[in-house]
Amino acid sequence: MKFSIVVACVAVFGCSLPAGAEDGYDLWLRYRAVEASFNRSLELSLQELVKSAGSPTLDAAGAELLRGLAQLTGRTIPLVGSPSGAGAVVFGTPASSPLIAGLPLSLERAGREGYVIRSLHINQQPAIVIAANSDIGVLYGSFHLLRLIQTRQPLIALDIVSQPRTQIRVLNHWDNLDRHVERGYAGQSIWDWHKLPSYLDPRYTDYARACASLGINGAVLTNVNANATSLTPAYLQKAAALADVFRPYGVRVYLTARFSAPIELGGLKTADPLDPQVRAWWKAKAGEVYARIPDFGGFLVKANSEGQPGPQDYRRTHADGANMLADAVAPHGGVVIWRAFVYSNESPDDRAKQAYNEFVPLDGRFADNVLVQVKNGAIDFQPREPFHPLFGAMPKTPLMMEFQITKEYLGFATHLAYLGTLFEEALDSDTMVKGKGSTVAKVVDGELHGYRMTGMAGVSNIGADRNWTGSHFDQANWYAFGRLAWDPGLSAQAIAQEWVRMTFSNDPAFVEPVVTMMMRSREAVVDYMMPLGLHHLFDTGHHYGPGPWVNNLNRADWNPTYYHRADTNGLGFDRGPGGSNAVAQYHPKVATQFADIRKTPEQFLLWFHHVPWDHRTSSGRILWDELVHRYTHGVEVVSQMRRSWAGLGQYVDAGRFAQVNAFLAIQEQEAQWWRDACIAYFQTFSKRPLPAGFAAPAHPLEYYQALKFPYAPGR
Ligand code: BDP
Repeated sequence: MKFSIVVACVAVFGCSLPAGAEDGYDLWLRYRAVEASFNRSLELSLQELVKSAGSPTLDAAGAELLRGLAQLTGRTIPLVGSPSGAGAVVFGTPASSPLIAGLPLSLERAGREGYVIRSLHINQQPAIVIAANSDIGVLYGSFHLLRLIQTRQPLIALDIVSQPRTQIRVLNHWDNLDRHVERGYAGQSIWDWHKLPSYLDPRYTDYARACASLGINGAVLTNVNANATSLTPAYLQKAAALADVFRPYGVRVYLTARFSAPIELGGLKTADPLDPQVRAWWKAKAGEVYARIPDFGGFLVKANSEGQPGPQDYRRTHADGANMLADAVAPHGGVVIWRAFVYSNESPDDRAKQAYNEFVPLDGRFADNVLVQVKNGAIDFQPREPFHPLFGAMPKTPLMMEFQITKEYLGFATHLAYLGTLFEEALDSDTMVKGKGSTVAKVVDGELHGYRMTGMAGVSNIGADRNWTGSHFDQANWYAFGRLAWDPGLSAQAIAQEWVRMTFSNDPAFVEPVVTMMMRSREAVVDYMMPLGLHHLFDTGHHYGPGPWVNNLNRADWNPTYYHRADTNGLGFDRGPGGSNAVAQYHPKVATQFADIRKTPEQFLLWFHHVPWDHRTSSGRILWDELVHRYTHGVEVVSQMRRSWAGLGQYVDAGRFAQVNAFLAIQEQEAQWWRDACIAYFQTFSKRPLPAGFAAPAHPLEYYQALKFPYAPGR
């Protein structure tokens, strides 16, 4: 028995694992056999698969359906040319299938990339149709049908219409050409540049499948801190090989453009965006890229930020730089995604204000094929930040959302932190710019300002680790990003439910406690790292562990002391009118709320105010006691998560169960470390005792200050 299962596994999945052993490679595309009773309910609906005229994308849809349905039901579902009776699953477009062209599907509802899934009758026989206006829509719909089965939803009376609310749904890989991943915690880069283009790792196809299953339609292959070598002919050939693999799955390749490339590669004396030779160089380069990759997405650019070259080196603006590149790719249909993550060494102004100050005056001055990509908050992917004031402030410039999926500031791969809640919180934030309900989601999806293009980017957490993301639970963050890029209105909870069911088990006794863990997890990280609006307390460079005491870095705004401003009076950054007045960058309705210590949501208290240690918080406790309480609570939640997981072994394969167990133990220890180090440090300012019943830090402050991590990953 065991032998035959192994054989089937090899034959169907191309894998060589013993049955039952799992390593997370399958992600949420884990098509394990459904329970017998549910399987019986599927039988009449899934008798045969009716194919359309082929295209690589429709073939991919067919292959996924064949593979998925066979594994889920344990039956081989034949692929046929036309329905022969009840239970046909028909997939295709009106162009690829006359059968679909003749059905009343109202496909205009599906738009360019969306799909319709319907139960209906063909020749008086019940059937299911997955139809779209484009081949890629059919692939997306196929994944949706499989998801219904994976999450045990009955296939009756289906009437599903879905289309993406943003156009560019892209992963940003911060991957270097030497395979080091900046802020990557899942091993080396999956792009094996040295072996490309000759060797195409099967992983590239599985990557594209996983992206397509969520509707992700772009991948920026290279780091924002770009190396111009990626634009040389040899590397373009490698990128083209990846583009060929991704194409059937609708994933377009993008590259980062190092602004000084005309000097480094072209031998020019300048990279001035208004210089005719520079402009000609980029035009020629774009032509060369498109000759190899006809559907190349475009360039992502980090310029004049953290030491990167850019147009300001030549006294030109960000718009001058972006428009020059936009001009080069426009004839080929490409876009330029220009990042708003800028802050200047020279500027004495609050770092949180700088992107707004630089970009708002440029609103309306970007070319039609430029998008500006804005991080969710104004500092840098902290465990919690208020929404970036740029959202809502640039009505004439398409703003893309940039989320960080990799957990640079949320405990790397070992801490369980489900980011669906972070993404949701940012998207649901109300900018108020067009009255109540002017959410960041409506800015990003174009509804508020009628943007000509829309998009969402996620800084990838993917690496060469067998489980892709360095930990099993971090897969959920890739998943949540993709689902929210498709539909920013989805709830983090519903996404977590789906993911748990597809990735682990549908047993309610498992799903319920695990979703609860996930939903509490990010808040726990906020509490044990930097509660109440504290931010950037990380130790230097690696961002692993606490360093609130660090104050010796060259740039003031790289020091944690710059952000928390602890003194004997209190704690926090005054961003109100008496301080940096960053609040004034928000709509007046939001600004008055954030400027008033009594109206500021407590989760942002120390972000916007320097608060006396004896200030009464909403719990009735004074600030110092509340701080200790929150730090301690964060650790307690991790302990609860750990206990909760420990009781779920019967529902999970041994390998994944053990790894999660071990990681939760690490997280518990490190949460305690964060709490103790921060309390020990802040106590030197508050000069108050810990509230009764709260344990003192395990070590003196000097112990925490002496800890060093020279080889922490991801730097
Ligand atoms: C910061 C990272 C740094 C990135 C930078 C960016 O620490 O590695 O290069 O963001 O977004 O969070 O450009």
